[in-house]
Amino acid sequence: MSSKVRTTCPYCGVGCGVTAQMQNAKSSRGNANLIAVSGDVEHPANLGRLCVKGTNLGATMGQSTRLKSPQIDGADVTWPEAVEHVARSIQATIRDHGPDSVAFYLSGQMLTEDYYVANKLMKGFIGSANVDTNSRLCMAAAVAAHKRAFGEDVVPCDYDDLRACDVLVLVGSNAAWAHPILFQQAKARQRAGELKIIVIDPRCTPTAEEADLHLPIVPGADLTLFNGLLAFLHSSGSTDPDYIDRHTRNFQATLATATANAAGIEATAKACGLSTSLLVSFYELFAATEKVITMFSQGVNQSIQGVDQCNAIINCHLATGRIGRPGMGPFSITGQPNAMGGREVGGMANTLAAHLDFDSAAIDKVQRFWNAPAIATKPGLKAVDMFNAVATGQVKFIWIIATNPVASLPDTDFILKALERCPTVVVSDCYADTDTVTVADVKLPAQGWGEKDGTVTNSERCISRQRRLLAPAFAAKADWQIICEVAASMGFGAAFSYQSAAQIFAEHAALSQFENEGERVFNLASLTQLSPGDYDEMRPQRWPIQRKPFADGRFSTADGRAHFMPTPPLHLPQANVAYPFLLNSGRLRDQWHTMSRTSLAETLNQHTPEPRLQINPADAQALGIAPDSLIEVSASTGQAFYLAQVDTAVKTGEVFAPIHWTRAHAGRSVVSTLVPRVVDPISGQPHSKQVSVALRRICDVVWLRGVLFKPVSSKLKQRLLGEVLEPQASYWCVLPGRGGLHFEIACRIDDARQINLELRGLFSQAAWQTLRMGTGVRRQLVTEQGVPKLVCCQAEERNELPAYGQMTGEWYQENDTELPVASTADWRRLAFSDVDLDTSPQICSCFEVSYMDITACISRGTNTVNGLGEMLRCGTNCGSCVPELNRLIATHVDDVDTDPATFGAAEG
Ligand SMILES: Nc1nc2c(c(=O)[nH]1)N[C@H]1C(S)=C(S)[C@@H](COP(=O)(O)OP(=O)(O)OC[C@H]3O[C@@H](n4cnc5c(=O)[nH]c(N)nc54)[C@H](O)[C@@H]3O)O[C@H]1N2
Ligand SMILES: Nc1nc2c(c(=O)[nH]1)N[C@H]1C(S)=C(S)[C@@H](COP(=O)(O)OP(=O)(O)OC[C@H]3O[C@@H](n4cnc5c(=O)[nH]c(N)nc54)[C@H](O)[C@@H]3O)O[C@H]1N2
Ligand code: SF4
Ligand SMILES: [Mo]
Repeated sequence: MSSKVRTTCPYCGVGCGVTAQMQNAKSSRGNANLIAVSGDVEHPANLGRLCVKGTNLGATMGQSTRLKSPQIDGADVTWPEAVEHVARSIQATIRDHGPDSVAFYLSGQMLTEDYYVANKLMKGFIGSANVDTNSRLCMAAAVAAHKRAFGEDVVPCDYDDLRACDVLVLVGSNAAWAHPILFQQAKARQRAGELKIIVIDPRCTPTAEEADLHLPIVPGADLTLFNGLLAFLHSSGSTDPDYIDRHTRNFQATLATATANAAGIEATAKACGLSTSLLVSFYELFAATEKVITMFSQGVNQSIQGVDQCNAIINCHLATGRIGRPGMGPFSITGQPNAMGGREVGGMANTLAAHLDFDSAAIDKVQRFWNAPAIATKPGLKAVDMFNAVATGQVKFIWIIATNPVASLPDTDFILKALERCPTVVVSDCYADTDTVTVADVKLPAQGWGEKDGTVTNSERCISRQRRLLAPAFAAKADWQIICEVAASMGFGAAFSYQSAAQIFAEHAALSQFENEGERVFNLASLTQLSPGDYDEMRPQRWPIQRKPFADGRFSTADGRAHFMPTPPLHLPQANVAYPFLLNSGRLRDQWHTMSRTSLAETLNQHTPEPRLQINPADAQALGIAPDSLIEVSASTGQAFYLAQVDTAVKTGEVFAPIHWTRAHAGRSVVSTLVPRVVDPISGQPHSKQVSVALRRICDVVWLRGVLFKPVSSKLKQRLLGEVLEPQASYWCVLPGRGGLHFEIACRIDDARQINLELRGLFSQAAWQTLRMGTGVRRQLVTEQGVPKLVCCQAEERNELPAYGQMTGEWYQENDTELPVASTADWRRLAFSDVDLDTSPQICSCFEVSYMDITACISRGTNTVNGLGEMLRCGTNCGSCVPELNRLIATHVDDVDTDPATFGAAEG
């Protein structure tokens, strides 16, 4: 029996509709078979398309790394015991130290219903506002800017606007990778000649490669660039005096500040590191185009002047009256699937609830609505301050839900120590092995995507249902249920007696409507009376319902006018003699954040299988860094290690590292270890994109690469990390791959022997064979009762190591779970085999098409993306790899003999 369920992708803020076709979804115990995931053709966000991450959702449903039971201090307990323990801990902490010694740290990956009850419990019943969320690291700048300019945190644009604009300016956004479906929609319009795309990013990203105009700006100069744009719009007569006069205030002061900062085009261009002609082309295009959207993301938000940067963008739209009308506006794009829902419920420490802050009228309103015994009356601690307070002992109880701060907050070594010192750390997560779960005193297994049920709101304020497809794994509970059970155990049962997510949603909608005479745009009035059936069937709905925010020129400020905000630049942290490089960090195409889910899909691990640092060829040469050599990056807060990716995409003096690597995957390559706890004074958002660092090439290491053959229990993986890699390796990474767990190590020569011994020591009855090959590579095969368990190769140079495929190839042909017993003859054949395996990087993850396939096809004469698609299918599903296909065509179209070894990494 099979059934189709409509749900929503749990990754990015595009919020694509997903159709999941299930087998025995309702009746099966444990994990039903998820057969196929496809785009929901009726969903307004994606109209049927999915990117690679969405397409591979089915492959992330594995259970081996799941948190299987509630635990207290490492011992399994029952749910009632866990709930009782958490409730008593909160009560005792409040009794001894007051409500502000308790904190919740939440996430834009919780559902709205989960978020609502967590916020209600803390701000209405515990009596503190110490609820903050990972949105602080992500959207806080935009939220603060919206509030300052519009009087309310409302994103003025929607996806229909994106489909109607003539110019799309992407600022600090790598949308081709981070919001792929929206970017593909824009690309299609660009190809049809309907749209021009401009990208402002210091890096030449895959998004920038596809742009009509790329402005490779000096990091942090965006404020000056947009101040300059405002001055240009004014001096060229492109502003809208009538709109400014009728609907705004504070234009003159703002213009004066902008003009003082950006004095003349030449000086502005110089400050931005751009040629005058390039800057002028952008300014002129902006001035001449009415339907222009400025879409901005983390390159703008994650800065100590992030709020001002967002306001500088908004100022340009207000000055031209390009807001509230189709096809135009400032568009802060959300990152997480429910970042917007978290903002609706008021999940951040400086909002109370439902777009209401801490003025006395709002406090009174929310207190009466909730019938709250202990309403919070002042803002609580923002994320970085919250963890500072954990470190100083001011916060003594913290409950972390659906986020991994030990990997994602700045200064991770500090965060880890703070949590280790905290008397009670409760973590709700789906997985057992995240960096944060690992240090929790109380671990609570949460239902994940496909198991939980509720709503999320995407970047365009569209509310969609996430629906349950599967029975929950093991003992997992919905986050809202866990929170409500704790609330009930604390004596607040009456206010938390919800029987379903639908009831919570109805209350959330009712609060948005409560005594709201139109002062708050956020109002779900028409959704307060949904029956359980209506809620189950709910189709995607955008708020405000059937209305465009600010269309009438009225804003949510007291005087109804939008406020221009003067945005003088700050002194940004700079590279200096001790730390001469600026480190930038961000996303990769096929991974999601700390990889607890995406790394479970082997195919998603093939695009970038190891931690790499992008560095300009000139800098690499000056430091003696060859492609693939090991680099130590040091900052005031710590060190991290990466393989060199020598690449003109970054300018000299700048380097880029991905955010995805954690202690669970590559413990020496956690980028946030390098980021100091420096935040924007207004929003509290960390300054994550420009960190001063020093680089050093690490020599004198030997390289090991191996595979732990399937099946690999999570215990065995933990032993590999804890006993072998962490204590001995200078650099290491571990990811699931074909045949088993793939690992790579760089270590001092003296430690290699010990590592090889300890690898054998992972198996109680290990037998092993070692071979030294002609090339000097040493191979070790470990078997247990004749069954191969592990193969590991060691070489002096990394490029001498055989690829994973060459180590496992002979054993894994058809069925990679059934291992034939390796005879000595098999082993020798393997060791000396020169099978011509394709080990080049995977470019198209949807159809698993490799670099070698593609370049071979190009060298046979195919020189268009469409042609490659016809021959190999690459690029024909989600389109995420199209920029890379274009680049390969451009670089290889004249090649006769293509050699995969010349591509960055010598192997994938
Ligand atoms: N594949 C994938 N997609 C994701 C996610 C993921 O983990 N993986 N995460 C989601 C989330 S939560 C978020 S918030 C979004 C983030 O989406 P994006 O913001 O698009 O992603 P980032 O890679 O963090 O950063 C964007 C760009 O900012 C640039 N940048 C750095 N400094 C500056 C600067 O000073 N000025 C300008 N103009 N640009 C600068 C960087 O070079 C980078 O290319 O992605 C979402 N989508
Ligand atoms: N240096 C640097 N640092 C950054 C950034 C950057 O660009 N540079 N970007 C920042 C941004 S924008 C963001 S959004 C953050 C993201 O950082 P995090 O939020 O820390 O990253 P995730 O890996 O998404 O963490 C989500 C966790 O929730 C778990 N989970 C998933 N679904 C559920 C659920 O339904 N219930 C529960 N209880 N748990 C669940 C997952 O297993 C995972 O452990 O990182 C920030 N940190
Ligand atoms: S663009 Fe990709 S990751 Fe984002 S919601 Fe759509 S399918 Fe999911
Ligand atoms: Mo984010």
